[in-house]
Amino acid sequence: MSVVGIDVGFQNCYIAVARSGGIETIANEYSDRCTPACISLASKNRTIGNAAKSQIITNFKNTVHGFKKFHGRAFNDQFVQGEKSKLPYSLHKLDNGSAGIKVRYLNEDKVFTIEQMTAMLLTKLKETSEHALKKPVVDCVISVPSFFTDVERRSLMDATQIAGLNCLRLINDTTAVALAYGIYKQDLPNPEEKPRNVVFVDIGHSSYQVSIASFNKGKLKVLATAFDPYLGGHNFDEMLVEYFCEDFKNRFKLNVKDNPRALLRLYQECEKLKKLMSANSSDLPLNIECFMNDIDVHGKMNRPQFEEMCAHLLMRVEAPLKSVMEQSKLSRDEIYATEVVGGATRIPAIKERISKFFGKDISTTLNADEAVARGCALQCAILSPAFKVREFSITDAVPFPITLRWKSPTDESVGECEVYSKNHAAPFSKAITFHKKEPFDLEAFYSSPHELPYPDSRIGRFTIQNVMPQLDGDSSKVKVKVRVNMHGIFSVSSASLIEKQKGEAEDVQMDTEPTVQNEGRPEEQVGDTDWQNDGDKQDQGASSSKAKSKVKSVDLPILANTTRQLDRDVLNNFVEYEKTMIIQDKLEKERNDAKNAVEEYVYDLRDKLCGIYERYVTEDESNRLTIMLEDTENWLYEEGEDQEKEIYQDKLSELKKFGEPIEERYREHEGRPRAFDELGKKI
Ligand code: ATP
Ligand code: K
Ligand code: MG
Repeated sequence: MSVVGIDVGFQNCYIAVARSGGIETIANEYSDRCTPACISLASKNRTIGNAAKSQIITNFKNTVHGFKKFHGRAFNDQFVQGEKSKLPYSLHKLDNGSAGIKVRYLNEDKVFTIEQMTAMLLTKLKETSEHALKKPVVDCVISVPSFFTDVERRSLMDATQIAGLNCLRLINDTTAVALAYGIYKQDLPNPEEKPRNVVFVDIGHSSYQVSIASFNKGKLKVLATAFDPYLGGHNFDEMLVEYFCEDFKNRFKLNVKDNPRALLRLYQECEKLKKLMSANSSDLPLNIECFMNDIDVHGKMNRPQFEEMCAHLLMRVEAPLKSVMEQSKLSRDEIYATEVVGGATRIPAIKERISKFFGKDISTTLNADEAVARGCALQCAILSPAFKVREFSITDAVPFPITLRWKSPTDESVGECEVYSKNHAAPFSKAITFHKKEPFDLEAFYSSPHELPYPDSRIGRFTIQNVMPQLDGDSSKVKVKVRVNMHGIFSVSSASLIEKQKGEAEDVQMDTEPTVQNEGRPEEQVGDTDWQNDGDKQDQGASSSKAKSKVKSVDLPILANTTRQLDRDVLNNFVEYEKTMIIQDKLEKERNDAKNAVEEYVYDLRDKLCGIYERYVTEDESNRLTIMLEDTENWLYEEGEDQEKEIYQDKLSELKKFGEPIEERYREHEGRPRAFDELGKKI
């Protein structure tokens, strides 16, 4: 079993793994611990990560980035429509109404779903971890923004499945950070003592998340979360881009926005400038050569000017902080520390706002880029039976209240009940008892749509089937279990009909209100951690009448119809297609490697012919071979430019037929004195 944690960022992805030495973040083939969330599609293959990022400008229509927020979104979604015009690649409406991405791939127009795009990214991250761990990786824990709703979470889960990963838990970004903070702390208060309250802030490229967690020895509990899903480093880049577009229009008469390549370049340069401004408050230059129409452009900016320009963005830093404090009902002096992570928290003005709000310095003891991934790997280690890790219990919080509404198809009775209040502990199961004579529907939805950063408050409809009246015509007792699972996803997990046994003296309840009973932590946890429900006092519903007599319970089938759920057959096709693409990439890589091998051999042999091999070839031989090498080189640039792998392999063997005898002669000669030396030593 692998222990891998993956932070899938809007811009940057990080991987942490457990090895014998503990948890460590790992680097990709570019020795980079950050893998850009970027995929480039081409006529023969896909490139993912760093190599794709370098094609953002050259292959802009087919280089896809910034798509994380499209998970679970309809094409007609306002957010999608708003972003659409700003993207260098095209979005496309899929048959099921979802937003897909249209690209040229293998010389064909192709539309990929967002799940498929994220799966591609995950494939890359999976390969990177397999390379580091030197074994197959399947099990992992992946981070998700705490404000992601069910639809978005399920979409991300589908992506993990397409990539062949088994995601043990989708963990909220800030919860992962809290775990990375708490698990190694030796000085946490004892269980009976007052907990230590810590605020966690994560501002990335696309969004801003805050949580407050309380810590005692061996456990953490998320008290509250808040967010601005649309505030991140990207907004600051945008302000700079707007400024320079205007500036270049005035000074150089350039319409940058009409030129996607130039605009993308400007974004890259502005991001660099933004980062430089975090360390310098003086004037900084922005120079781009051959920017547009062969014109070199230059401009300048300084931190005070930048901050003024971004004042409206900086104003938005306070609201989520205020919100978590209000929700938790803690006073500022009950906050032990404010830990910040995420790239955008390096902006000095953002840091200032946060510390000003709390009236004390913020703490940056965690690695701003890697804390999320480390937390994910720690959670994976806790869940892995094969890995010994300090016991640590995590209680997360439900970000949006969830209500269940029920109705019968025939009678008009309708009712509803908020099953999960805001900040209710999660994961968490509940049992609800109904008295019904026929199948009925349960509709789950988020009860406060105004605070939902997603346009659809429906979670799904769950039909409890095969419900029948008792033999005597009375309503049957139906026990339904609902839960918010490890991934923060709501479901109706089981339903059973409790049959009255003969002679049982139970109150006959006719059309009474359903009763909700807390069940606590779902049983799905693995590992040896303490997952007991530590009491959810404020939310004890009336408990159902406990039947002392023998009862027979019959499981009832549930028909689940969740919002925007990808069809399972379609998902299976995606799984297969991803595998095909992986093979295609591998074949293309082998073909390229074979080509490169020919090229390398040509250069190497040519060098050696006038170098170390010179004494071992006749002039005639050397001339013949030199011509042959030159022919091969020309061939590589012409008809040999794009050939099958086998052709390159044949070419290489042909060359080696001439090259190897020379090499052998050289080796033999060079090896002789050394062999004598070796012999001498032995004697
Ligand atoms: P998200 O969490 O929104 O999904 P992400 O995890 O990919 O996004 P991070 O890697 O945390 O985002 O942060 C990236 C952002 O941080 C970018 O906007 C980047 O420009 C910004 N950033 C990184 N370093 C600095 C710096 N020194 N000064 C200012 N901004 C910075
Ligand atoms: K990240
Ligand atoms: Mg992030």
